Amino acid sequence: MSVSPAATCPARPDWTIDQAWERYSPEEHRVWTTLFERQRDLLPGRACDAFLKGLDVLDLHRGGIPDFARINPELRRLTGWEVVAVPGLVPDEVFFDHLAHRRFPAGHFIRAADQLDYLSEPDIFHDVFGHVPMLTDPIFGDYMQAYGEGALRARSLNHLHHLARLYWYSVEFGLLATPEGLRIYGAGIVSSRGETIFALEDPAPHRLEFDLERIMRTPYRTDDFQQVYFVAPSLEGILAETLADFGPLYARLAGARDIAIADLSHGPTDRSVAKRPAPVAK
Ligand code: HBI
Ligand code: FE
Repeated sequence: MSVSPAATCPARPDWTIDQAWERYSPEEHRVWTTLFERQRDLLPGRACDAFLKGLDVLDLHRGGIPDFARINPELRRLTGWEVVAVPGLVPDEVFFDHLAHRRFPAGHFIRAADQLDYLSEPDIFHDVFGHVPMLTDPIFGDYMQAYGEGALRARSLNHLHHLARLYWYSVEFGLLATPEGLRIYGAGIVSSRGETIFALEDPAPHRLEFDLERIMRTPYRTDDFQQVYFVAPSLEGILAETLADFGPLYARLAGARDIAIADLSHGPTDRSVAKRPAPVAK
């Protein structure tokens, strides 16, 4: 997904801006707290342990919209990551360079109180509540940096759209297989009340085993709940896949056509995971 950057020419070449936390209004803090409390009550038994632990250790509930100056020291101590403020979507190469240097670019604005469930582009709740807790996990922190480095290489090899699909089906909408059942690690799901329930419990979407080539051949939609989720065996598993040499994979992809979401009868790669996951522990 190459995105049209939200802002015009930024103050800095890396598109970062000052968060100016003191300038958020009480109304904006209230929107954060409302969204936070909805998800906090919903996610135990649905989000993976790494996410719930990160949410707890960063204490993202205290004081409304998190002040990056408050959460970054703990985040750096845990995994060397930090959150930087940006105006909104930034150009691919800027985004990937930040990830490659363990900086997560978070949109500065927050959605309006009358648009809690509608999001046209990632806001600070999607970015900080959705993405940042997972960055406290050493394995996932390594994965995100490896992804950034790989995406910078992919750009020069003209494989960026394949890497964008990997990001989409893991970092944004990934599910994890655990002994207790399916759990969420994707930011796009964990920051959405509706999709948190849909992704785990609705019989409609397909849930396929994590398969790098299959993911890179599967387009995605940005305007509705996903119709296919990929289920990783573990965070270590997706890190190992990303550290492998993508050369042979790119060679296979060169002649391969996309696999439309509706076309899920695609032979051996269609290794579906349990159609209906184990009931979520209450
Ligand atoms: N910029 N701020 C921001 N946040 C993103 O998630 C983002 C981006 N620019 C590019 C981008 N994502 C995509 O290219 C990736 O999802 C692959
Ligand atoms: Fe995101």
